[in-house]
Amino acid sequence: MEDGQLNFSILNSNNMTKLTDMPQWDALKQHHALVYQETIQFLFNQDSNRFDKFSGQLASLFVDYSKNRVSDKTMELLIELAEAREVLQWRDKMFYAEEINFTEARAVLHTALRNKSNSPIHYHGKNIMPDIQAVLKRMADLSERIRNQEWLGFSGKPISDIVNIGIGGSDLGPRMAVTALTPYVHEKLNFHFVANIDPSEIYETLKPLNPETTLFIVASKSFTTQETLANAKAAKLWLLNEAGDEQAVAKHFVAVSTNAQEVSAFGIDVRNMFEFWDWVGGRYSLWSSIGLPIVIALGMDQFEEMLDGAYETDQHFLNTPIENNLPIILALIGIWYFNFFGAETQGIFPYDYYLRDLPNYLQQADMESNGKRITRDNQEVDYTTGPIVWGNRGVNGQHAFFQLLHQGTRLIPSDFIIPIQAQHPLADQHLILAANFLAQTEALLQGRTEQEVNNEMQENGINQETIDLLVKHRTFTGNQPTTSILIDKLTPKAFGNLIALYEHKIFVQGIIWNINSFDQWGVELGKVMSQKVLDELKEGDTVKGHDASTDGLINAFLKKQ
Ligand code: G6Q
Repeated sequence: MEDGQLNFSILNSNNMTKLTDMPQWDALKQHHALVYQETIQFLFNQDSNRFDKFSGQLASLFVDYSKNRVSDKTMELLIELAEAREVLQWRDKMFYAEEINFTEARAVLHTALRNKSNSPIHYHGKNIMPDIQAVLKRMADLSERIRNQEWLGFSGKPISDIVNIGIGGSDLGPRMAVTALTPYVHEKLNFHFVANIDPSEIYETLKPLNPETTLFIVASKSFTTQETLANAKAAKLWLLNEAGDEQAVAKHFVAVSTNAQEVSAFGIDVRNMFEFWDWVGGRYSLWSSIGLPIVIALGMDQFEEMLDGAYETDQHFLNTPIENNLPIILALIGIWYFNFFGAETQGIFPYDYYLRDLPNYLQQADMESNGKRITRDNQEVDYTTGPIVWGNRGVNGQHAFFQLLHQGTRLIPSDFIIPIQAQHPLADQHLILAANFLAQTEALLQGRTEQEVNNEMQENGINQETIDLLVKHRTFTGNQPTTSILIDKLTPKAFGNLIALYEHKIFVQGIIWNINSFDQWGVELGKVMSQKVLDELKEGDTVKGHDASTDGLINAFLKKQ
């Protein structure tokens, strides 16, 4: 197939029955009608072996999914659905370079970037592994020079600050990884991330920095993204203002892109460009040269560890029978809640300061991948697809929005994530953190009955009138589902295990929903829509022709500009 030509064979090979017409779907619907009132407490009482059965180890991750509203029968029916949707066959299509991103005529090969077996992967008749290795080698060379203080700025001083300019997939991955792996970051280097076009963001980032010792990484797959180019331009002016000589650009700017022509047009020497390829989706690109800030921060050995960790998860996904295959199981449990219980959101609660950017990262990974309504066979879905992903780190959430989890009216399946070994145990603080993690998931499961509250209040000598007034308010239904992920220790390898687990979970859900998880037309729309309005704002004349609200807002803005 030629580059850029749409791959209709993927559409045509997809002779699937509509999801909601499948007998496996119907079986789940009927099962739901029978069991939807069964509580997790009840399920635990029914089966003393439940914890062992519904938990599993994936490299350094221990995943406990027993606190979910699923029984043996539920899992059996969900697995039958996965089999009928050919999840394993689609998994193989992804790993072996079929153009499953058919609306952009692209293969989806982020797994090749961490293919530690180095076995050949052919795409368009070419083994892509040597190219991947070559870019890794160049990244290693650059990072070593910076880390060894051999890469010097225009005035001969070593680099101290690295500013990554990029947005979306060219920002969230490296930002989250460098933050998550802070204890492994080179102690003489500081990392900054600028994404937004909002001028305050680059202004505040650059304010404390010294142009002589700052290196910019302009990260953009397309190298046409308005926000990134505007910020890169501002950064260049800031540098030249001090350096006074265009020659300084080569010492202070490198680019990560698939578009050499635009990189060169911007004024960055293509010898300072780190390539990646259109078969790497933006939100799956932290394993590619988009991970350059991670390599500089951690060194290539640790980055390789991170790739190893992702590879371990890939191997688990490829080789583990479906009933023990954790990304598939987690995906199916999500389907059960979103499509049968009508849950709308997925909570992500890392009990780890370093993982504080994980909810944001997974929000993009999931919502941009599975926020789709047209199936691979061009039909509008009649079921819900990707959930709203949200979250914050524990225990902060406990003192804020957890109230709604405990006593609100919504069903919110949540992932709780914690490293067992702390980076800095600091007296018993890590144990207090862990105790909160464990107690919260227990409380969300068990709740507290009216009887328990009543007895406790009586024991505390509270009079019955007050008890009667308060008892309902102090009762918790429990039965709120959680999945717990214990990480041995948040090392680069464990981090790789974790992120790849979520990537594959998202993939499996996309396959079941029969959507293309790898395009993002909604994001593309945003990129073009703003241009017309920008022209109008620049012209400054009263506008007409949008909807009345947009006209009104533009005119109000112009009046006070
Ligand atoms: C990711 C999306 C999107 C993209 C940004 C930046 O999957 O496609 O978030 O990464 O819009 O695009 P560029 O890297 O092309 O600047």
